[in-house]
Amino acid sequence: PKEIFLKDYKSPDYYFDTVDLKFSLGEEKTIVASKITVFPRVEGSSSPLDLNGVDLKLILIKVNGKELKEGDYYLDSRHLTLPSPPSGKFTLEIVNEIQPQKNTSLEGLYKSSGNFCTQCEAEGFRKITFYQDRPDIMAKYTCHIEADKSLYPVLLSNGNLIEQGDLEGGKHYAVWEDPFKKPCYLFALVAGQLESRDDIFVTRSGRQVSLRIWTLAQDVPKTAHAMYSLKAAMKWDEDVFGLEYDLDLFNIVAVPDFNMGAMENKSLNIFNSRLVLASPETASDADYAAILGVIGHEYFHNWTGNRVTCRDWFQLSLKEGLTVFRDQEFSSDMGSRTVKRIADVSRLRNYQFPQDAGPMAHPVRPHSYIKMDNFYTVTVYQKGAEVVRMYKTLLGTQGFRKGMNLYFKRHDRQAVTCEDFFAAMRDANDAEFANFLHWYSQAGTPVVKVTSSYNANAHTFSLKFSQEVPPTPGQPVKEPMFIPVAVGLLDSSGKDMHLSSVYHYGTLQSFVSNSQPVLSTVLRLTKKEEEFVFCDIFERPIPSLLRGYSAPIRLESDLSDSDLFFLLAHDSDEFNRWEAGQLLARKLMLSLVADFQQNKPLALNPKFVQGLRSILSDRSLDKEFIAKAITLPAEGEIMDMMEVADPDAVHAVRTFIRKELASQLKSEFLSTVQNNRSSKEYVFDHLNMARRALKNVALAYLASLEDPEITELALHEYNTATNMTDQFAALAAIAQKPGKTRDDVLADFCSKWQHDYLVVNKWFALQAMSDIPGNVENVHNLLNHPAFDLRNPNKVYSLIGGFCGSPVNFHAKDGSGYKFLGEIVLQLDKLNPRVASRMVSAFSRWRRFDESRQKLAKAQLEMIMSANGLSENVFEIASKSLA
Ligand code: DPP
Ligand code: ZN
Repeated sequence: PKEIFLKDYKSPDYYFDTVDLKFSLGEEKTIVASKITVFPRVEGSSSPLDLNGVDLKLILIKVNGKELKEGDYYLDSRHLTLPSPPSGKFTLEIVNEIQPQKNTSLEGLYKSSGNFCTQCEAEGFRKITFYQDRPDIMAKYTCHIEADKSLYPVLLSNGNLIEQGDLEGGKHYAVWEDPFKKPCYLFALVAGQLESRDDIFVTRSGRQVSLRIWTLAQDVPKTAHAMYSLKAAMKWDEDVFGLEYDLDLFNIVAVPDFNMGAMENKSLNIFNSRLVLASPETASDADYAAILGVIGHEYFHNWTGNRVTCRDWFQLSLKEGLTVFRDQEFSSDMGSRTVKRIADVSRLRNYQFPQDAGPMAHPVRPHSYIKMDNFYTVTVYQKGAEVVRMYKTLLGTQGFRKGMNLYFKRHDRQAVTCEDFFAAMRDANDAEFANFLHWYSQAGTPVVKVTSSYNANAHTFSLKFSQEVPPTPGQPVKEPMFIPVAVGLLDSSGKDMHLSSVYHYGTLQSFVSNSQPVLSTVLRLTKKEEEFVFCDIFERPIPSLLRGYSAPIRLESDLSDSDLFFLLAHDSDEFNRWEAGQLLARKLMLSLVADFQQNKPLALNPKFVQGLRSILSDRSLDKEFIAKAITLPAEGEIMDMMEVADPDAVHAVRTFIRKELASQLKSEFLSTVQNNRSSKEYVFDHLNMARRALKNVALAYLASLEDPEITELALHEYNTATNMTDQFAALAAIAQKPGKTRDDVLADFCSKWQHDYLVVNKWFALQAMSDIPGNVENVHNLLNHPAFDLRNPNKVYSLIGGFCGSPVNFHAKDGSGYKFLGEIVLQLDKLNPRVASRMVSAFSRWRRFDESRQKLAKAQLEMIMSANGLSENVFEIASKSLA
């Protein structure tokens, strides 16, 4: 396999102007004919034209209407090359054959539930026809589709429908034209038996846009929330960024078999049905929230991704980091900003931090890849979004908006780079961004240490920072980063002090403001070590650091436990109240882990219990915030902080604390459950979701107790639930403990929902993630369950992915979890390399564990590496993990 490097980027020698595609869809074979107008980048040049093509059968090739003979071109398993095309503009016509019905990779053109659909990002278009499959080739497309009318009554592609009609032999056709030029990764085609929910959105300039959400007929009733989400997203992008939709039609199609969450193809988004279909009975609050976020995400790509796209795949974060940031902001505005921030930061810590500290660590803009598919990562997406968020933190809402406006003004309809985005932000604001670009090129989570001191005579308060970016593969030494640290200072009553000025290396920054007092400021760290001194501070403050999590770093401060309890109780920055609780919980868990490893008895600090009790009973707090604040850091997060990760110890400690809290706060938890039961009618709004979230966290705590009364309660909740959120939470609570009740309720749930594959996936995931000892065998058996299918990514992510997320069973000491995954990866790789490589990633942090686990995991990786015909996808992850 060949590694591709950012530094080797070259502009293409040829551009494409127009692309006419014609598809004859069939059961045995599909014929694709393309007619492309080609022109050289440099007039008169005649370098070879190299087209990508994989799994294609070439039938015909013509240049300027003249058929080429063998010898006029070269063909291998990945390329079609014209060694000496005509100089100047010419037309290229190609006819090839494909077999979508056999395509299990779910890239290119394939079938899902009998319907045809496509997935081209990143490099799937080359499985449809021969093409320069790279995002800087932007062309105008028309797409002519022909198919059997009764089997495929609906024919869709990008843009506007300009013609349709019947043909002989029971066939029909449709012609679509997309007026916007686009890279081929945004091409889409759908053909099948689908029904739509239709609606209309009127843009702020008065344009009527038809909205259609397509699904299998029986699922149309479940698209109401998706439609609501789409309209909300369209309105939000107008209000917040002044961005309007640019065509008269917007289609979304839901398909059951899909590698990713969704895809932003121009005006024809294709979605994993998990992220479209919802009803109160079948989808949880988390599903509803995910649908809102992802419908928003894909819609927002219309500007950040489609109108302005990436020059090359190394720039992926240009569109993904920015669009994740936009969907995060959208969801914040539609719900609770603090709660959304907490969820996003938890995700970063639980998934991105481990990646950034492991063998697959890469910068937000990677320097190289073997298979681009492997770089659709939490680093590119979530850390990328944090990088965009930092611009906003530094520039303010208006400054950020100015930067966005300039970005579109300069780059509309272009394929650009991360530097272009940086330059737009900088130039629109005349900003000084120092070494900010390191965020794109240096991997690893920066560690920032801060110590504070108060000088009572001088009335100054000093914060001394030092920063270090850990070494990562290929990057042993790092430069200091530009880190915005938002800070406020609390007085002894817990109120924010008014900040007057801060000294930094001879510069005094004054906050004299004639309007509002300044209660928070953003310090700009740019050096390895530096000091900031606040003036006119008349008592020792408690600093609230990194407010709102203003940079994606690990912050180590000298705050004492009592400082943290104080912040937990008083900080005006709600995110930091939660953070203080988490810091206390992490410290507590790490110290108990040490006790556990030394066979000392475990005991819970009463102050911690008291802290949680007061949060739990604070009626001024948002209920979903309370739910988050009383949730302990995940096991992975604690393992990530240990020298040698010890899944058994971490699990034992977390279980101990949960149980101890449940027993000491039992009456509070019981009344929380009783007081927050759902109303009969399901309402998707923050208030109602918050009630359910809090009630279900309380129920989960209670269910950790061995207590028949609680089992009764959980059964009652299960039987009386009127929505999936409550029903599933009760099921999960009951499923914590092995035994007959668990078995009965799991069986009941399965028989109740066997007709609904999305609900059945939840049932798979719940069992897969279970910490019940020896669960690997159960998961093994579930592979043979009639509802399971290794070819469907959602099922794999639920069952196999769920299992790998269970620290105790995946990392079972006897290696049974590793062995299970090793076998599955090889089976999966034959069907769908992209899904297989996601699964094999679970091995990548094997060096974090003890020697015996290391040996067992390494053996599996070596076994995988020695397999014949391994895909590039799995090869890249497995070989980098072993390196
Ligand atoms: N469809 C994926 C996303 O939107 C890749 N573009 O993130
Ligand atoms: Zn995206």
